[in-house]
Amino acid sequence: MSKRKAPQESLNQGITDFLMELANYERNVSRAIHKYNAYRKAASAISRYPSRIQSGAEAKKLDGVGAKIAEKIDEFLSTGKLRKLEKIRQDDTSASINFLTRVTGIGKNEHKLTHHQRIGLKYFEDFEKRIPREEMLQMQEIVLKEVKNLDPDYIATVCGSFRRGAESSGDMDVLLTHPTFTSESSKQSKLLHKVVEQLEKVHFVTDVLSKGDTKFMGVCQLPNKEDGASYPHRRIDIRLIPKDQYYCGVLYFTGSDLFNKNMRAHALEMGFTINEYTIRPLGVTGVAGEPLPVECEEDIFDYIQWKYREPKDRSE
Ligand code: DCT
Ligand code: MG
Repeated sequence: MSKRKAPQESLNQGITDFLMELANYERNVSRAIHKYNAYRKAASAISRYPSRIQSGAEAKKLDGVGAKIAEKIDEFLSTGKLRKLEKIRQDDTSASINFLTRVTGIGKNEHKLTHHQRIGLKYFEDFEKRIPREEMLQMQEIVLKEVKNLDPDYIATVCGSFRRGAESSGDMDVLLTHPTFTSESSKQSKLLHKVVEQLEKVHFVTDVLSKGDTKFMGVCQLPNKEDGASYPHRRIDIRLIPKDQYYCGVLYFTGSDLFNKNMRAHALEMGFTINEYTIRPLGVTGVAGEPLPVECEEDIFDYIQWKYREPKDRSE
């Protein structure tokens, strides 16, 4: 019987432990399954080795231990730790994923997180924080400046709670249009991509959650403060809207959601239907007609005979 003795098993425990930690990092965080297997194989060979390993060169004779792992063993034997691991342990993403792996049910599938979920994890704490208006103003300045530099004909509006004058916002909602892009014209996919590329180029946009021809969802960050401290990462959405639908979009994305509900209810009473794209008259049978022309937000209020309300007065 090959009964293994307990003391022998822990002879090289320090080495096998750090190899397994590296293995799990490669699987869970980098999703590099080959590296994961390589570290595991080395750890397994070393755990079966019957004496205390004195050097990387000694370990390298074992099947599955290559030059790079031998180097790490040397570093570990001489310093008692591994710089690569120290760094990994400090990294927010791996810390969050390691935390989640401790939660039953998530752990087994953590490597199956979508890209969107991984970014959500990476910036979990930042995204919980609200954005002070002062920072929203700086963010707005960057976005509008870069957009206008690309092409002065662009029109961009920061909507959401910021436009309503809120002292803090949960995210940044940007609407974008261009006179050459209407619901009649052919698709102008480049218009949004050009803006996103520029914002990435100046390092304002730091991550992409999803990027379509008309809707970008991502992450942005203000440049560091003068004392070198960094700002939190923030959620930013940018939507490209045909010019003829722009002001219905601005109205909708300015909100609040409660105000939108009330305005739509009033519109229905007056025989109109409003959504984020258009305002249309309702026929006697209740069927919506063709979209009405809209050149500004006031036009929409006029159609339904509602007194215009400034964004700051649209909380409900
Ligand atoms: N909206 C809506 N109905 C919803 C959700 C959103 O009409 N169910 C509109 C109104 C607000 C706008 O979209 C942007 O949405 P949020 O960013 O969620 O709201 P906000 O008012 O900007 O609040 P926050 O400061 O939390 O971002
Ligand atoms: Mg918002």
